[in-house]
Amino acid sequence: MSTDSKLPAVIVSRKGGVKVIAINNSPVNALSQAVREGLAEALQRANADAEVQAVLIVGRGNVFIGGADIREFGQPRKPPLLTEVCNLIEASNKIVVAAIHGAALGGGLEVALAAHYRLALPEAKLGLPEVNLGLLPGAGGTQRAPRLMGVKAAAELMLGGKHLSATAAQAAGLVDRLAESGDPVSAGLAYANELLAQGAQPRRTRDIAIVDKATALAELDALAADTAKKNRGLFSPLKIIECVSAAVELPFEEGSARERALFAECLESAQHAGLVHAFFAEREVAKVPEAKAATPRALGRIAVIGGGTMGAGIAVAALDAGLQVVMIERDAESIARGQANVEKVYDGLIAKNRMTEDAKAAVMASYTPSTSYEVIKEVDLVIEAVFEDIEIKKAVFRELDRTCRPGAVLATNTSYLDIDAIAGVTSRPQDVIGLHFFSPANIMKLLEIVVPAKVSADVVATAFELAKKLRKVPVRAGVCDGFIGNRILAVYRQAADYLMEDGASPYEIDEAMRAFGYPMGPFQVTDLAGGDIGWAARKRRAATRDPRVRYVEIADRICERGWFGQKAGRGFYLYPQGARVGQADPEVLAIIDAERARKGISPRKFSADDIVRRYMTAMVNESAKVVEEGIALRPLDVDVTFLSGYGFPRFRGGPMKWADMQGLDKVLGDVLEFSKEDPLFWKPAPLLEKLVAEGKNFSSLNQLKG
Ligand code: T1G
Repeated sequence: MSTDSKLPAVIVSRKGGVKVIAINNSPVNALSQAVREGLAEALQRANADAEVQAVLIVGRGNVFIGGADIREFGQPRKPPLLTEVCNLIEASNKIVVAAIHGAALGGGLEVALAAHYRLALPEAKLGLPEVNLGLLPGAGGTQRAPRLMGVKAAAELMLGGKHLSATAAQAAGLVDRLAESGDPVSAGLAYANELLAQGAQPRRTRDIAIVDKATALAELDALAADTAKKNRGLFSPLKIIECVSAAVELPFEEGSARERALFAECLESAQHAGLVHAFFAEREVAKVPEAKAATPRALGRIAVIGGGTMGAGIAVAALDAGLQVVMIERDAESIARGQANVEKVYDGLIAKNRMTEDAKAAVMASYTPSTSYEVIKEVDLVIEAVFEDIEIKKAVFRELDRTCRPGAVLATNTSYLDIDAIAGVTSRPQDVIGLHFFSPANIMKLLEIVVPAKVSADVVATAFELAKKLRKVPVRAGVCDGFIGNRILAVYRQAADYLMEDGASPYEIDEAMRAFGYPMGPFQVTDLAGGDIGWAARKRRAATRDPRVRYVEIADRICERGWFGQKAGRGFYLYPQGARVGQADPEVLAIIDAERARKGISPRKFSADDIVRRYMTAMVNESAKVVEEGIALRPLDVDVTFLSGYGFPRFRGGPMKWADMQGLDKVLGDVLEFSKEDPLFWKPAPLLEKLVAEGKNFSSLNQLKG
């Protein structure tokens, strides 16, 4: 039964003695004001109707209820509040059954917990993921879930923000009956009538007593300590624990009042604003002009050219998405290595008991290794992932042009080479596109879809369709050195190098950026990835580097010693006995001092705030240039790039959202202040100046024209 926007948000019908309340709010039956009002009204009528013996709540369309309507956040809350609706459901003098299919998440699950009995269909997913939005379950979830599933399990469910399967939800005590199959209405009616036949009465969750309070509170204390350590600055998790503690210590009404107060605090937080922005931005990025205008081409069989780290990662991502994959390498030894790289991923999962040998065999049945291009004549899409050398890539694309069927999409995974030049060696530039995966390609969510000048719209649409199949987060990027992410990375890494040469140690810079919310600082990332990679890029660019631009040689001095980072046992940090966590290295500090002396720089102190301001201002200023040049369609595309591919702290929403929350006038002020030291590096982006002059922010540019 699909949703129908021409019908009311809540549709009421009667089947015998059961009143069926069906929520009808596409696309996820979010609990908008109209839905809440319709629910409350239907319940009040049911309670007043002597012929009604039971109420059944279902969702039309694909889900039960996807949660509160996130689009209403930030607006004045309109009655009835969801808490009131849930209390109305629970207070009903007729038994209320919730029949869950698809998803019951957040407020959706809270509605179900307020019902007296819960049924779930096999594929249903249930959860209280409000923590992912910087919130907590604010409609009774923190009070009812512990009463049904136990205090510790309920707290862990809310802190993790994960979804439970129907089976797991039943085992946890959230679901009373698993339906074999069918639709929520028929399964729900059968269950409601069975309950009526048994003389079942309203069973109110609030009446369940929480026993063994001392143990429960001790468990919550342990969770609080663990949460404080893990959440790097997020505070809604600790509020969740406070709410659950209130459920243990206070009567239901008082516990609910506590929940409402703490929910309001979370709703006002900058973290919530950042996380909601991230939620919607990750969905907006797929809405690009080409995807609206064109139909994607077929995507059944794909080929990957190259079996190295990237090629194997891409092949695994495609295999995991259920696609047929042919991998091509130049000779028997290389293709054997390529296959081994693919199998290594699955063998790793088997070693962790996250995959069985049979499951691996089933996946590998879709994998075909070969050294002959002849076998890829009929594939739908090819992803080239060979060595980052333009001549080698051009040779591959000439071969693909000669071999592949007309209409096959020819993609390159290059991370910085000129895709227009690669397309130019083929007779079909309209079929050539960039698919920039991030290593490890089977894990990292970001996929930059790089759009060359002559590519056709349906090839771009096909790339976005592939991203959806691979469960990647796609961002449309224009052609420039580094596309969106790496181009901006180069600039803020330069700012970090300037900070280091001017007086901050790499350890202070890393610490400041970890405190900002990054899992690792920039120098830790360099040591993890391998300093030799950046060194090779710097040497490649040396001949064309602008001599007027300040160049810091500290990293070169470190690489000249072979200190390439973790893999070499030392880089910016020391890694004794292969330790994963590095230690400060006095010899690195001595190298930095020597470089400062060589350049006549007197080191100065930088506070953590100074470090964050320079690092972030450089990132935002270059991001503004990337948006202005059309390399990124919108500021939100830059946000999603950094959230999905560069470890940017999610609760800050991305660099552009962060800048909006700082105030663009402040960011521009910092650029102008820093430009007094180095006018070339700190050249204000015209777009930043324009927005400040107009009193606008980056978010004002997030709606696509047309
Ligand atoms: N409110 C408003 N819009 C929503 C929405 C929501 N809760 N969930 C999804 N959408 C939009 C989404 O932006 C997209 O819009 C479309 O629906 C399809 O989404 C009081 C306060 C339900 C599993 O966190 O996890 O309840 O791009 O692409 O892959 O305690 O959406 O089409 O214009 O994700 O099929 C808690 C969030 C809210 C669940 C479906 N609930 N949603 O996945 O579709 S806070 C959540 C999801 C809360 C209470 C608190 C998923 C889904 P557009 P989609 P999908």
